[in-house]
Amino acid sequence: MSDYKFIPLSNYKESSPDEMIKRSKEFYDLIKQRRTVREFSDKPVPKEVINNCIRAAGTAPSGANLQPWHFVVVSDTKIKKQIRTAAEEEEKEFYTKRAPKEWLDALAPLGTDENKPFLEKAPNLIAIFSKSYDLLPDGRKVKQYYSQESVGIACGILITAIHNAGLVSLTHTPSPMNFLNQILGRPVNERPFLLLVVGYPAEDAKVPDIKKKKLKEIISFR
Ligand code: IYR
Repeated sequence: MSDYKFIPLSNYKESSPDEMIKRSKEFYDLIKQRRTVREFSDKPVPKEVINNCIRAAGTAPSGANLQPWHFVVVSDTKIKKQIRTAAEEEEKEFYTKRAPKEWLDALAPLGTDENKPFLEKAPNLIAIFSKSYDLLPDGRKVKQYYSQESVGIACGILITAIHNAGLVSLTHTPSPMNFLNQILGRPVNERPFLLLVVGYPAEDAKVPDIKKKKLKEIISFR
């Protein structure tokens, strides 16, 4: 017998196959509209929407339920500018020196380059940090399990929640992005995982004409 408390799974209600087919199709119809956007409006987003989306992300499963994540919501103009400057510096290195031709060729359809005006224009940046270990108030280290997987799942839920709320996002991963620890004052046990740009699209926003793979290309049955 476990010494730990278990409670009934009280809010589960089984749905009929027809109802599940309908709901899974409705969800697919919603999520297939999501596009990564690089042209943002500066219109502010209600804080409660961001809070709710991060609440949703915080429900993600995680290794031993240790929840090895931290979310920093940036809306301060000066901090956004600092992040843009630091990210563009790294990106310039990437596009002009570090990236092999094969990588640049793969990126060509997206039309990206080292200029990241959206980091200042968009109302919110959410910097997601992954804890490689946790720190107790007395300074002891607590090992985390499957941090990368856990934080990846939380980010997937966050991106989905943002889309569901009616906003757009951009998954931005300047590499390396250690500058985020310094600018945002995060401790050494946290590694920047993703910088998510969040807001409304610019009125004339365009997205690349790219497609997702068909079901038969990504599925198999045994
Ligand atoms: N971090 C760079 C390059 C980049 C890399 C990948 I993989 C992308 O899917 C998109 C961009 C940038 O943000 O421009």
